[in-house]
Amino acid sequence: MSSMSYAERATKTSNPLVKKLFTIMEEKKTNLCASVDVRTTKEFLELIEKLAPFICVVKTHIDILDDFTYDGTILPLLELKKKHNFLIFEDRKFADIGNTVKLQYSAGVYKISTWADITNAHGVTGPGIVAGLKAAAEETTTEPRGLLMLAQLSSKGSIATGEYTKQTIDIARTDKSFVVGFIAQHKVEEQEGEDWVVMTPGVGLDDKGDALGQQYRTVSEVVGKEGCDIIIVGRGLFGKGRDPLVEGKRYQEAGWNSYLNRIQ
Ligand code: S5P
Repeated sequence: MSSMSYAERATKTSNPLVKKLFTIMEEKKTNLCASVDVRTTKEFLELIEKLAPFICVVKTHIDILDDFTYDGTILPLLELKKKHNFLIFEDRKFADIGNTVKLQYSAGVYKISTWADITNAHGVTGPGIVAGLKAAAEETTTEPRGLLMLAQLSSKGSIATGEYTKQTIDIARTDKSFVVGFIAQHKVEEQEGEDWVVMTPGVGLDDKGDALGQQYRTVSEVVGKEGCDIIIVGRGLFGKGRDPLVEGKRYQEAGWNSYLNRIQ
């Protein structure tokens, strides 16, 4: 589906969450997901407010915040979502048996299933992880929820390759209504009737990587050459004294232009 427009894919999908996502992307002309890995709620909300016009998705690591409270962090986040029209993706990377992830997703202090439209999981424990997360979503909310399976990783030496990637894709196929796509480094080969959303981290226009194994590729490589749908950018937007207003616009334009070139 990588040559089809987001608008066309929005009309074709029967999944309400995917429809919402592609519609936002088309309306705001963006395939940029901002990864806001900061440590205080103040920084978190201010950064999201600045980046909001340029993005379709905010990706959180909610457990990084030193001062998390549901009322102080999540309620204002949901206000920003309403005001600026984006989806929320909690990058929780679940990796346990079904019964445990069911609790981790819905309970504890974070209650992720009540506020995050999208979350993600590793395939390492098998298809029970999908069933457990889906059960939690069904029991805690009437809003559409979607799961991305981690098929590949951006970091140096990752062992999520080859047969592991293949088997993770097979796990996704066990529930095509709840699993909406993948975290991957390139477009996933699709079977008849499938249209997976591929979200891709490890994107940077100025750096090649960091000191801890992260590896960056350019926007045109990821969206144009590899056919990915959404670029996930973190420090490229706000790290090292960067101005999120400048970088947000820059990555939005780069992502959108690469997409337009791809679908021509
Ligand atoms: O393979 C991956 C998968 C993910 S979700 N590589 C990643 O870097 N991520 C996440 O994307 C990572 O946890 C971080 O939140 C973000 C990349 O941040 P950046 O600052 O390197 O752009």
